Amino acid sequence: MFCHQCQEAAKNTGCTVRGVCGKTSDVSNLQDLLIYALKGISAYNLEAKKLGINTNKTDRFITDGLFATITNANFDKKEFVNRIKTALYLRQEIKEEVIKAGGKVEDINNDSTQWFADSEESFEEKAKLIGFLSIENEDVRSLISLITFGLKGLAAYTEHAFNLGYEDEEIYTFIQQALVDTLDATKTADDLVALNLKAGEVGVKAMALLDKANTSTYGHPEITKVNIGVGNKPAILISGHDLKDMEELLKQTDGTGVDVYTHSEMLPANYYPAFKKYHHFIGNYGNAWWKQDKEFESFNGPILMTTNCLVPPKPSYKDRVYTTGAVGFEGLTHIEINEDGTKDFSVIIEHAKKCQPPTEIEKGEIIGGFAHNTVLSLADKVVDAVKSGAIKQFFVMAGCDGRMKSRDYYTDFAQALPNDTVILTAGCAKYKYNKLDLGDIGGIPRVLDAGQCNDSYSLAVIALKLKEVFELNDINELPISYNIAWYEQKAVIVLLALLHLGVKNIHLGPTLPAFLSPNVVNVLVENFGIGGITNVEDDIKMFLG
Ligand code: FS2
Ligand code: SF4
Repeated sequence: MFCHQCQEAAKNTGCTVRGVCGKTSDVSNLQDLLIYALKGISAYNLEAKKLGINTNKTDRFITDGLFATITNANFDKKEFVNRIKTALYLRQEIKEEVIKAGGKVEDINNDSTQWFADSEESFEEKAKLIGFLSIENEDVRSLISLITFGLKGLAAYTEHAFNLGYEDEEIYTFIQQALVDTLDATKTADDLVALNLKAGEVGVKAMALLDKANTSTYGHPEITKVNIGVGNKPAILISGHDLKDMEELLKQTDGTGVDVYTHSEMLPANYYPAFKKYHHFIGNYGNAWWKQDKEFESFNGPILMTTNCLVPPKPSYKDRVYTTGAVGFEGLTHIEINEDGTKDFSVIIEHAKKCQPPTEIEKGEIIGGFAHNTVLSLADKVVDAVKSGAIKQFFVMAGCDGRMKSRDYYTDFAQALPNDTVILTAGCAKYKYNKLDLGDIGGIPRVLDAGQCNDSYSLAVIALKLKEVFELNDINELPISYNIAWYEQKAVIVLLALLHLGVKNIHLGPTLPAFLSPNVVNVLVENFGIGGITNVEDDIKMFLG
């Protein structure tokens, strides 16, 4: 195996024996091979699109396949073997449809469109030939890694949107064309840089589409005080990002005597008006994903993982963890989607009834719901505070949390920021400072949580609005600094989206991605002013200087 897609890549180079995340070598290889198989389907699928053939089945399969390879989403070997088999079958099926419709397939003949195998052993042999290390030039490898990981994040957001019935053909076409382009040896480094920026552009579209899907279905997030204590009934904990699953679970638990709590990236579900009507939706339990080994234990009830980030479960609570969607882990019960798009969570509800209520680990409330609609409704107040000097600077501290000790930097950074600064956050990065008492500025809390990592889109909308209000020519003239924490591949698409929007001088930590070669880092430094982090004191001076 060679995997270098997340911030925990061993020695900040790549995992080669077993993932720091717990992913095994064979699963890692099968994930690479699945992506390769998706490239083969994509080549025929793009041709099918040109002929007007309905490609929705393959579009969704490709999207979900990419999603399943995101860090901490799916660890199940059998699942990847099956997906690869299905991929080869679908590749043949769509090829035949193209031929039937009079299309030409002779020119679609790179190895990804032709190879075939049908046993687990032969998949493993094939996988050894097509991983990232098969790309000799390290800069090309780096740029192809960047685009591949960006596509994984893009696919995740696209899937959440389609789960709510929102699809955009342009996004599917881009994902598939980009997959095919990664195998095109005629692409130069410049072409690949351009492809990455295009991914950022499509990333903005996908996040906007998901924002529309979420807010049209569940209303605009509202300023909300979220309970972080516990009730006295047995309960289900729901984690991940999928709001459709959240809705289904709340509906199905209503009136059963089983409560519902969110964990990690599902916290923002508390901000949506459509979910507030459920009295058995108690609040948020615990913190970011990486603390689940302790928090799932003390929760006492079953846990539903709707997306990453799943940590390989400890035996003490493994029988209480359920997966759905792109998530998987050997030995856990997976809840499938029904033909009509619903899911049946009754097995989890019955399980919950037999469990003790959650053990209290903290008490009180946290505040959130500062997505674009809320912040723009406060625009006058915000603009006045900036004009009067009450707010000197905003800090976008979106992204991911993680278990590395070096991430304490973000808590220290938030604490050390001067009192006339405001943190704009999204994603699970927030857990590093959302329980600190950082106060407010004239009633505006000093930590404004927009929501999940995909709600970084909200932060971009807010920045663009402020640029307009202040009549600036360039988004970089705003008093906004970017100190972003990354962990997995959704942060990659968020980064590419910000670059596409012209945001400069983004600082990324706690380490720069292992997949960026020195030359690619140079390109990012020279063209976009991208930087890493050093220490709190020097960084604050640098940002405010
Ligand atoms: Fe956090 Fe994990 Fe949101 Fe990432 S819960 S690192 O998936 O996507 O953010
Ligand atoms: Fe290593 Fe991260 Fe890949 Fe897991 S996802 S194998 S931790 S680089």
